[in-house]
Amino acid sequence: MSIPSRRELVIAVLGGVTAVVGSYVAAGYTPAFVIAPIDAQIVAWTPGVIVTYMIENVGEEAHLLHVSLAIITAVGAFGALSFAGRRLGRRVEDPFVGGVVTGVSTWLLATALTGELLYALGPAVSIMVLTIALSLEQPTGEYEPSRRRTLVSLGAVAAFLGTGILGNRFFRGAPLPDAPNSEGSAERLEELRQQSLDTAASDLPGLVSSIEGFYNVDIAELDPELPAEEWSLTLTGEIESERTLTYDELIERDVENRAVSLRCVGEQLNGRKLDTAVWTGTPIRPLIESVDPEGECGCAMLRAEDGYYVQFPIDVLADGFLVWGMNGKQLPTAHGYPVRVLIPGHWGETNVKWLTEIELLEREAEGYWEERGWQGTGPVKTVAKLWDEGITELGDGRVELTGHAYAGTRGIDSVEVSVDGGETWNDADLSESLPDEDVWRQWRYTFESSGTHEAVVRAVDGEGTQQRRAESDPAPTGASGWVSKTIET
Ligand SMILES: Nc1nc2c(c(=O)[nH]1)N[C@H]1C(S)=C(S)[C@@H](COP(=O)(O)O)O[C@H]1N2
Ligand SMILES: [Mo]
Repeated sequence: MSIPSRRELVIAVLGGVTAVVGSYVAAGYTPAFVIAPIDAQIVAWTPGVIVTYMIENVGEEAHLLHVSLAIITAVGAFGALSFAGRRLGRRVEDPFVGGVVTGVSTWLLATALTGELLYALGPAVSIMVLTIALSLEQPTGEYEPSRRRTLVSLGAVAAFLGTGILGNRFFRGAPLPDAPNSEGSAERLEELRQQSLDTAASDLPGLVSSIEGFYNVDIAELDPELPAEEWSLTLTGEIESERTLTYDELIERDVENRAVSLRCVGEQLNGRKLDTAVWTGTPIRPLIESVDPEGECGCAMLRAEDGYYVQFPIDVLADGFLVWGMNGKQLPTAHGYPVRVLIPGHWGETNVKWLTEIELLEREAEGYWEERGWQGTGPVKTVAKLWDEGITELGDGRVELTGHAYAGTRGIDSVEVSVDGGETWNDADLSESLPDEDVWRQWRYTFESSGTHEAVVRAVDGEGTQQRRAESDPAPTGASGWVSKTIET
């Protein structure tokens, strides 16, 4: 085999790009997109320390890095198929044979990756057309580089990409339907909006976060697609006999609309991975009791469609809530559609999205994050936040500070604010204490400002324990310390 020419390499890359774009056009940003399985593999292979470092320091952009690697890998693989196809076409002196071989091998590879025969036609057909088009000019092996043909092909690729993105926008822009059996959630939402503190900060959530503004933490770049009709939850392991529940059976159970806050153990002390919504769901206790768990450890492993798993005590799980609605809407894909679990007062990682299986265990085992060094299945730490949007000059020499405080099921008793670096402390105003067992409170404090102030905030939980002062990083048990901000007026 002769060494590939530069032109051959360029065309191979073009073929690879076309296949990826073709897959995107056909499947959109879903698990049928060839990038999805490659990306999942890259994530799985990334060592725990790196994943942890990324979560703490890079945040959501870490996803971009993984996706880029996955795209480069896919372009390389499909490009190689296109290259081999064109070489073959040249040897047999029939560009159509080369194109068809490229198309079929691409179809096989895409199907092997995604398991989606039909969607795999997207990359296959587009790479086939491109390979044939770029081979036609050289029927004899001699070729004249045709700038025009290359430009036309590039234009076609760009058009593909454009159509795909527009199509996806259109598709994704569809409004969420109301959650089934969620009567009462609208009133509850309205009530919480009324009870939210009156503050000057317009960019902060009140007692309830919006669906769009709600934070997001996922192990995979692409959310699983699992229609409610195809969803079921199976209870397995150390029980008398397995039990399976369908979506229709689930939503017919006792319904409650609860305000619940979620906080990620991986967030920085004053980070933004803390939010609250009104969730529609059903208590999980009766389900657990109905299967009579008999395992030695009294613990369960929860598993999800995206390959996520987490383990914690059955007692804790029994207090949980199986959820299919968020702020009155059908649970959004990003937050676990069709069904997730909410565990009162425990770190975000226990709130498994796209939940498919509860395995009652005989012996303890580690969950996804615990295998990577975190200890994030227990109760949350107490925190009072002061985000930048919560600092407002009122224009009359006063400054308003406002934010949220959260201590899981312990609740918040008070929030204290110092504007002299911790010398003197004052009680902040608080939003009403809600009946919901696992929800944050809002706080507000206004002071006469002159020059530079060092503002420090700390909360006292419902058991009378003050927020821990000693500072620690998020890993492995969650950040601690008091949030402070320098305010210049
Ligand atoms: N299946 C699944 N569930 C999951 C996760 C995940 O990656 N996959 N992330 C967990 C983590 S670490 C957090 S903090 C919360 C975040 O929930 P949210 O994305 O709805 O805010 O979901 C938890 N549940
Ligand atoms: Mo998390």
